Order: sequence, then C-alpha cells, then structure tokens
Amino acid sequence: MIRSITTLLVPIPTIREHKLACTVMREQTLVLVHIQTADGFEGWGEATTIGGLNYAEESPHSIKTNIDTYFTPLLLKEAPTSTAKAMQLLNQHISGNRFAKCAIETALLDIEGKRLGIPISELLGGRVRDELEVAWTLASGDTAKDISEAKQMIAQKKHRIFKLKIGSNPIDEDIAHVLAIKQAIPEYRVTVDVNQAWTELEAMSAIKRLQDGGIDLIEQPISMRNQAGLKRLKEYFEVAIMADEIVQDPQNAFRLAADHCADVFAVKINQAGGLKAACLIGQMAKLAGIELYGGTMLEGPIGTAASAHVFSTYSSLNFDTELFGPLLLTDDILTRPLEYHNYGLTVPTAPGLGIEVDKDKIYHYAERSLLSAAAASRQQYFATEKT
Ligand code: MUC
Ligand code: MG
Repeated sequence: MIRSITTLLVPIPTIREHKLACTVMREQTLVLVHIQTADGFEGWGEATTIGGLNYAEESPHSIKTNIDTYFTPLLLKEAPTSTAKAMQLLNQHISGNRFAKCAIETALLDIEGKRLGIPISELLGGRVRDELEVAWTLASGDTAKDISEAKQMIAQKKHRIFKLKIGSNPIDEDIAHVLAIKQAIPEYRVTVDVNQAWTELEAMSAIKRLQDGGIDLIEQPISMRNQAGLKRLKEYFEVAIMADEIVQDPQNAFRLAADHCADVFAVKINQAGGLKAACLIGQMAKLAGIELYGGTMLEGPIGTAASAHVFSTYSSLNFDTELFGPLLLTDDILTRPLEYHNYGLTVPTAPGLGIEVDKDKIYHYAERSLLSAAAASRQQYFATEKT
C-alpha cells in the first residue's frame, strides 16, 4: 500500500545550449516522483518535457502541481493494491496528463520489480536485448562545432548515429548545415528532426534535397495536426519519414498505425502516458509493419532507465534509440551512472529500474530551485506593489 508520494523539481544545467525549432535549452527540469509503501519499499519515477510548455502541453510545474493536487490524494484515498489497479484508477478519474501518469507508473513499477526481485523489463513482458544503440543529437546551432562534436563522439566510440535539430533557420541554411555535416562523416547515419517547423510544401522541396544528400531519416517535418500530410510525404519519398510529436497515447497511435501515416514511430514513454502504453504502441506499430525508434523527452537517468526497459522488450528496433538525455546534463543524480559504452546503453539488470538515486544530490538541486522560485515571487510581489 502507498504510504507517501513526494514530487520534486530538479533543474540541472545542460553541457551546452541545445537548440530545437521550438526552444533553446540551457537546463532540463526533471520532475521526480518518490513513492514509499507501508511495507518499506520505495520507487522513483520521472517526467520531463522540453522548454516548459514549448514542446508539449504539460510543463514541469503543471506535472508537479497536478500530481500533488489530484493524483496523490486519489491514490492515498483509494489505496490501489497494484500498479495496474493504480493506473486504471488514474485513467478513470484523470483525463490527459500523460507525462504525470508516466512518472507515477515508473515509480510503482520500480517498487513492483524490487518486491518481486526482477527488472522492470520482465514486468513488461521480457527483454529481448540487453544493449541499445544510442544516437547523439547535434544541436549547438553551429556547423563547425557540430562536426567536431560528432567526430569526438565517433573517436571515443560513444555514438555513431547523429540526429540534427533543424527548423529554426531559413530552409536553405538548414539544408546546407545538414549536408555539410553529412559530408564530414559520410559513412555514419545522419538524421534530421524538424520538430514540425515546415509547411507541407516546404517539406516537399526540403526532403527531396535531404534525400539526395544521403540523409537517413526525416523526423516530424510538419505539424502534428497534419496527419494526412505526413502520410502524403511518407508515400512520396523513399527516405524514411518518422512520426514523433504526432504519436501520443495508444488510441491515437492506433489511428496512425491503421492508416500507415509514417514509416517509423518514435516512441516516448512520457508522450505515451507510461511504460505499458509505450509497449502497447510498440506492439501496434509492429502489427502494422511500422518500424520503431526509441525516443527521448530528454529525460534524466530515471526516465532514461525506464525507457530502456521498455525498448528492450521491442521485438525489433531497427532505427535504434536516442536515449542520450543523461549525457546532456552537467551532473548525474545516480550513485552509479547508467552504463554507456561501445555506442550504446546497457539496460540495467537489477530489480525494478535497476538504479540507485543519490538523494543528497536530488535534494540539493530541488532546494536550489525552491529558493530561486521563492526569490522570484518575492521580487515580482514587490515590483507589483510599487506600481
Ligand atoms: C524530439 O523531438 O525528438 C529528442 C532529442 C532532442 O534533442 O530533443 C528530443 C525531442
Ligand atoms: Mg523529435
């Protein structure tokens, strides 16, 4: 039975500016959920989004507020006796809020795995792989810097697949940037993520040039509201078109899969609304003949470990993963960092998530964020009072 649920906002600076079509990130705020049970187990979950409300409709603050205000009282009152019952309860009483649901489910599965002595992957049907190849995202905003970053990653055997974030510059500039990088590392897989920035007409001409330049995958080139347009692009081009922002909960993924709107689905546990939902999306894609890619919402190590457990269960994962979130952060919140080596990530094998969090570090960042929020609201209060 659940004894307590604590949520913490944990902002951690990034190692460099991370530029996307929708925002520039200098830090990532992890929303951590810590659940303790009456019989002495504890579990951790995490939700992240990108750029506050720039990327999705939940922000770190809305996730925390909604868990504290609605999820926690409901779970404590109804006292569900399993993860499945808890998620059923949340889905019956709380609409939307997929990111928050994901964080709660992760913490509950962490507990369930620890109680049974098995990793979460085995609760989700069983892993078929122990290693996941991990792409690195080049998003410094500078071509020369991106090329040297990519070459360094290759030399250190850290990554050999590169995703470029484009869409914030004029199209000709973006294409020149991508092609210069591809030409600098011609034998490596280079993909682009447009984060919905182009119109369908712009996408038609841009994708043609990217395809001719040997780019391997085009991610969410147009608005998530233009499902028919995505399908038209998929049918027109040979290069693989990947659906990302448009892939949300399983119901919506079902419609996309049934209509064959993309060659590849990027699956993200937060977008899906949890780990089991992400498994369900993977199964639907498989049945529809759609390829899979293990996406990230730039989670820290807790959400990344959770994602790794999910992706380890996919029967095929031909487009690999981008679970590099923890590597983009300047600090780690685990006592032992996740194991990245030989271009990939090892899926943890210990019970539950298979990780141990460094509570001192977590509380240090959480406290700093509380203090700066308090200072900001004091400043705002006095500024308003004086006017
Ligand atoms: C996205 O849209 O895929 C993944 C990598 C990255 O840099 O941003 C995320 C979100
Ligand atoms: Mg994307």
